[in-house]
Amino acid sequence: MADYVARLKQAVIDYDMEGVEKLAREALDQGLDPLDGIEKGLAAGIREVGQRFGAGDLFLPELVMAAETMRTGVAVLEPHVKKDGRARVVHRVVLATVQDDIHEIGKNLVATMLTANGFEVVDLGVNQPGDSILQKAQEVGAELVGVSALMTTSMPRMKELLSSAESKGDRSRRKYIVGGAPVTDQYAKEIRADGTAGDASGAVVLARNLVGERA
Ligand code: B1M
Repeated sequence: MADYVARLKQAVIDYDMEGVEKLAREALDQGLDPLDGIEKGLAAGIREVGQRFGAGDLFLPELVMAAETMRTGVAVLEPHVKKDGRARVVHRVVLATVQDDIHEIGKNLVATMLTANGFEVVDLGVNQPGDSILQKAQEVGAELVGVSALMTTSMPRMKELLSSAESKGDRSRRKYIVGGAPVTDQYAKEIRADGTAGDASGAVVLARNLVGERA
């Protein structure tokens, strides 16, 4: 199975948009855990591409192609992520990527994992103004609001969202969690979020703890 994980990672690094679909299907047929394929394979690949982009070794079109390869692979593997069959009260979560930020792959993984674990996710998508997020959370009676930011330049939107929630008296009504590659525990504490997690599985544990369910 390690071989398939490594090959999925490599497919993203090689922007193998055509090959990745077949490879992901083959990996599933051979019994690969789809979550391993996504987290340890495809996501590891996109992070490596991101490092090379950050270092100036790759350019935007290559980043776009790698992201597209990742999305194609996720689309095959994601429907096979095991659902948690335990019956429980439905907890509603509003998820979004903050304004000025169009990165969605990580947020989508968090949405998938929360859904797979019994949460009802209202995914607002990317580039979402704080007011729209707050309004939707109120409208659907969300217990949790989760926001993702992938850039140091968009992270301050999280702080704005939390301040706005505070001034509207919304902090006592629901919990707020934040995440994304640049978000640290320290930053989450600084902006007075209720927590952060480094990956999608961690987000589920955090969400369960916050709504009072055993992880
Ligand atoms: Co962009 N990008 N990008 N990009 N991109 C980064 C973020 C960057 C770090 C790359 C780099 O320079 N090394 C850099 C930001 C630098 C900074 O911080 N200032 C960057 C840049 C600069 C840009 C553009 C500005 C480039 C340009 O146009 N010149 C532009 C941004 C435009 C905008 O947003 N306004 C841009 C565009 C893009 C693409 C469109 C090409 C593509 C996104 C495609 C898409 O999402 N549909 C893209 C990609 C793919 C990346 C990198 C390579 C990978 C991001 C990713 O998908 N990771 C990224 C480099 C990096 O992150 N190392 C980079 C995989 C994903 C599974 O991980 O998102 O971290 P992640 O999510 C994880 C955890 O963080 C956590 O769980 C997830 C699953 O494990 N998590 C949460 C995430 N959200 C959570 C929420 C939670 C809890 C946990 O609770 C609510």
